[in-house]
Amino acid sequence: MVSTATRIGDFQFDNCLMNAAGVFCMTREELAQVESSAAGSFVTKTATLEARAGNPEPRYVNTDLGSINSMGLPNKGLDYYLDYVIEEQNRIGSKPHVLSLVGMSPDETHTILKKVQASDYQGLVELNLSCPNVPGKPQIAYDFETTDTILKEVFSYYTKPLGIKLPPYFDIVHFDQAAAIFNKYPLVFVNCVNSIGNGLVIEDETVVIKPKNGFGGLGGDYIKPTALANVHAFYKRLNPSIQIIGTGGVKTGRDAFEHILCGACMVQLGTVLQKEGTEAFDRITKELQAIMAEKGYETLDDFRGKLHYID
Ligand code: IRO
Repeated sequence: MVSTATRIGDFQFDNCLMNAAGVFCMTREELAQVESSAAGSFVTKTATLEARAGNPEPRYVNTDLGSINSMGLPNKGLDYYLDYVIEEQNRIGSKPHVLSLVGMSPDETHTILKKVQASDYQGLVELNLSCPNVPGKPQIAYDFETTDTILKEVFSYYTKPLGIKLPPYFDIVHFDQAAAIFNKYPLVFVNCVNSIGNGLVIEDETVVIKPKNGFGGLGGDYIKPTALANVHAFYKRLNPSIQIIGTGGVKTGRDAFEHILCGACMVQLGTVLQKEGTEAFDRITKELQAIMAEKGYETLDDFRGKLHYID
C-alpha cells in the first residue's frame, strides 16, 4: 500500500500535492475547487492589507515550455482570505491550509502579521518574500539584510507557524548566506521556488504580456532544474526543523518524485494547474504512486532527501 501523506510542522496532510500561490486561489470558489480535488491542501493568493487590481492585461500567458506572468499582486485583501481560512479551519473534516501574505512595505507586512497573530487562525502562514512583478519593488529575499531585518522583527511578536516563499537563487554562496539567515529563526518551512523573475517571451516581434514591457516571472519546464537545485541546496543547509516545500516545473508524477528526492515534504503545482485544472492533482498523484509502487517505496520518508550522487 502506497501513501503520499505528509506533514509540515504539526500539520498532517493526506496528500503531498497542493496548488502554488497564485494559481486557483484568488476566490473562495477556486479555493473550494482545490479543496474538493485530490490536493492535500490549498494556499491562498498572496494577500496584501487592502485589495489590489494588479497589472494591466495581458498579464499571464502559457507557452509550450511553461508560462510567463506579471500579475502584479492582484488580490481581494487580507480579510477576504483570513475570514475564509478561519471558516475552513472551523469546518469539521476540512484539511489544514496555508494563508499567503505580504505587505507593500515592511511596515504593512508587520501590520498584516499582527492581525493574523491576533486572529483565531491557527494554521500555516506563508510570507511571500519573492514577488517579482510589482513595478519598483524588488524581490525582498534577494536583499539579505532587509530579509534578516524583517524576520527578526516578525519573530519578536509572531508565535504562530510561519514559513517563507523564496525566489530561486543561482549561486552557491547565496545558498550559504540565505540559509545562515533562515537558520536563526523558528521558521516551519521554506518554499522553493517562486517564478524565475523577469524573463522575456517574444512572439514574432512582440512581447506576450503587457506589464513591464513584457518582463515577467517564468514557470513550468523552464524552471524545474533551478527549482530542484534550490530545494536540495536548502534541504542540505537548513535546520531539520525547517521543512521544504518544492515548487517549480512539476507536471508529472516523476517531477514530484524528483522534488521529494531532493528533500521536499510537500509539492506545489502552478503552471500545470493553470493549464490543466484541478484534475492535475489526481493524475499526478496516481503517477507518483505508480513510481513509488514500482520502486517498493511505501511512504515519502522512504526516499525523501535521498538523492544519489556520483562518487
Ligand atoms: O505577479 C504576481 O502576483 C506574482 C506573485 I505576488 C508571485 O509571488 N509570483 C509570481 O510569479 N507572480
